Amino acid sequence: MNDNILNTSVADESYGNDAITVLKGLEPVRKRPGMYIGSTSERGLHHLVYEIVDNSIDEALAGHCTEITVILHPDGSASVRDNGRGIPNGLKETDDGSMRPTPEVIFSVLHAGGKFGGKGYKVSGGLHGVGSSVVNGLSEWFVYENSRDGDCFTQRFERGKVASDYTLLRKTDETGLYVRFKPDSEIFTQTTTFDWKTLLRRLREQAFLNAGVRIIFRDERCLNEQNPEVTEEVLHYEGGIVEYVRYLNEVNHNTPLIPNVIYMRNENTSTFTYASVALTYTNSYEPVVYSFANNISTPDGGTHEIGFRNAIVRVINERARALGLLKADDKNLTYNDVFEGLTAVISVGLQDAEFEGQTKGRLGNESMKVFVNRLVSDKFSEYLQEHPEDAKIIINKATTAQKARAAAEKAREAVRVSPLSKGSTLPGKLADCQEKRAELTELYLVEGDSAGGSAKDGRDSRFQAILPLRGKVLNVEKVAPHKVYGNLSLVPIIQAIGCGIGDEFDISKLRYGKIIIMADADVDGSHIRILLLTFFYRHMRRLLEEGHIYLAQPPLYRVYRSSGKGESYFAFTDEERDFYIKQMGGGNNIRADRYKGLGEMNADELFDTTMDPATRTIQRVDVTDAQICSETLSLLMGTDVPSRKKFIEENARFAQNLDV
Ligand code: 28F
Repeated sequence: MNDNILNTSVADESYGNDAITVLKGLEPVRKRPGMYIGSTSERGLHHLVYEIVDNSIDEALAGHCTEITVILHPDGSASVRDNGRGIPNGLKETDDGSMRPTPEVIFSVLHAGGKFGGKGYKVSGGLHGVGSSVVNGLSEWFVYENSRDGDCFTQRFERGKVASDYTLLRKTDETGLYVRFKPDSEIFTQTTTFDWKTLLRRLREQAFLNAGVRIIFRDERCLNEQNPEVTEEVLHYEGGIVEYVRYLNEVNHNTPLIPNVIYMRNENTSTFTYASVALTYTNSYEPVVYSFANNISTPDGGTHEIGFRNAIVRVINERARALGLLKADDKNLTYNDVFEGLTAVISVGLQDAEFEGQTKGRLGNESMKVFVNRLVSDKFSEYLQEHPEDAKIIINKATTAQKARAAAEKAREAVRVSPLSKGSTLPGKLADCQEKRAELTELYLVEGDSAGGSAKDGRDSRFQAILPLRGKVLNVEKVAPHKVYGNLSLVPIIQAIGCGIGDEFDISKLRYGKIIIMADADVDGSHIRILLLTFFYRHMRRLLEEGHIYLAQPPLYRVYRSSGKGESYFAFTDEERDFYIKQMGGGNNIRADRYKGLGEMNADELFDTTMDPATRTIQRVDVTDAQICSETLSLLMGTDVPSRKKFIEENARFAQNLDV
C-alpha cells in the first residue's frame, strides 16, 4: 500500500459517526442519475461497480483490507466483498431526527459517508465519487452484510428504499463488508449486462495503483453443464506501477531497450500530496503514458503530465549535451523525440483534485506541475548519471527519432504537392459534397469500390462526401510515423479530412463534422474498422476526443416475399428479422436474406438503411474504444488467426454480427 498517504493520515481522527454529513434520501439520484454517475449508458452501469470497489480500496489504503472479491452473478447482480473492518455499529441521527444504524445511513442517505463533508472518511477525487448510496438508489435491489465485533448484520433495499431492518444474520469471527446489487433496468435502459473485459481492465488498473491489494474477479454468469468452469482472475501486484509499466510493454508487444523500470516517488505529508512515476524505454515508436490522480484515470493528461513532460525533455537534453551526444550546433531534442518509445505510469495524489474538460479527464491543479517536474528532474537525472549505458541508449533513441522526424517533414512536403493530388490537395477518389461548412457535412469512408459506387449514387451530395477505400488500411500501430505519409491507403484519408496528422494536426482545417466508417458486418469489415480507429487514435486523436468519428450500422437482413411482391423490410438484428417474418405471416414464401456485404445493396437501399440521417443509426466512437483497438491490435498482428478470430468474437461492439 505504498501509493497513498492520504487516507491513512486523514482518517483516524475523523472516523466518528458524526463525520457523516446527512443530506437527503435517494430520490434525487433516481430522478437525475446522470448527475451522479455521468450517464445511464453502459459506462454508467459499470460505474456502479467502481463506486463500491472504491470503498473497499479506501479501506485497503487505510491499512485494514488486503483482499477484495468481485463476482458477477447469473441473476445479473454483482457483488463486492472486502476483509476490512466493516462499518461501526453505532446509531446515527438522520435529518428527520430519528436514530438509525450507521451502516443504514451510509447506504441509504445521499452524500453520507463524509466524502463531501470536508475531512471525512475519504479524500474526494471522484468525478462522480458519491459512493454506495448512489449505487443503492439505482439498483432494483441492494443488500449488504456488515461483519464487525463478532456479528454479521444484513439489510436489504429496493430501489433505494429500506426493505428490511438492520438484522443479525449470524455470528462471525470475520470482519468486512459485502455488498450485492442488481442494476435497475428502469434506470439503465440501454443495457444492464456487465462487460467482463471493461471491469477487468479497471480492476487490474486499481490493483496496479494500489500495490499489494489482492483483487479476485470472478464471472459466475455462464455456469452450466456445458460450461462448469468459472472465469477467474487474481489481480495482485506487489510491485505496483513498476509492474504496470512491465505489463503495458507486454500487452503492447514492446521490447524494453533498458533492463530497468525507473521508479521515483515523492510525498509531502503536510499537504497530503504525493507523486509516483515509473518509466522505461522500448523499441516502439509510440509513447505509452498513463496518468492518474487520486487513483482516477486522467486520459487527457493535465498538470501532472505537463510537469512530467517538461522534466523528461530537460533532463534528456542536459544529459545529451553533457555526454557530447548533442553537439553545440545540434538542435535540442523535442518532446516528441524524447517520448518515442517511452512507457510511463504517473500516479499522483492530492487534496481537492480538480478534474477538467468535457469528460473530466484532465487534472487541473497547477501545483502538480512543479511537484512532478521537480521529482522527475531530480530522480531521472540522477538515474541517468548513475547509469551511463542506459543514458546512451535512451538519448540515441531520441536522436534517431529527431532524424526520422526531419525525414517525415520532407515526406509530408511531398504529400502536400503529391502527384496523387494533381495540384489540388484532395484525393482523386473523393466524391465531395457541395456544402463547405464542416458542422453540416459528413464524410463516408467506404470499404471497397462497389459499395463506394452505391454510396456515391445513393448519397445526398449536398452534404455527404464519399471516399472509397482501396485494399487494406495500413496498420499504424508499429510503423515509424514518417511511413504514414508515404502510404497509399492513408494519404487520401488525411487529404480528405484536411487537418494533417501528428504534430501538425490542426482541427480548424477539419473539412467534415462527421467522419463515418462504413464497412461490412464481417471479419474483414471489423479489421478495417479496427485499423482505421487505430490510425485515428494514433494520429488524429482530437477527432475522437471531440466526437467526430462514427461507425455506420448497415442492416443485416432483408425480409421479403419470394414472389418479390409486396412490402419488404430491413432488419438490423436477428430479433428484428424474426419480428418481420412473423409480421408478414411466416411460412415458406417469406425469405430473410443475409447481406454479405454493403455492395449487395443498391444505391437507394444503402441510402435508406444506412446513410439517411432521418432513419439511420450511427454509433459514435470515443477515445477509450479506440484505445482498446490500438492496444488489442498488436495482439492481432502476425499470422495468429485463432487469436484474431477470438478477439473479434469477443469484441462484438466493433464486429457485430459476424460471418465466422
Ligand atoms: C463492499 C464495499 O464499502 N467497505 C467499507 C468501511 C470501513 C469503515 C467505514 C467503510 C463510519 C462513520 C463514516 C471502519 N472502522 N466495501 C465497503 N469499509 N466505512 S465502507 O467507515 C465509514 C465511517 O462515518 C470504517 C473505522 N472507521 C471506518
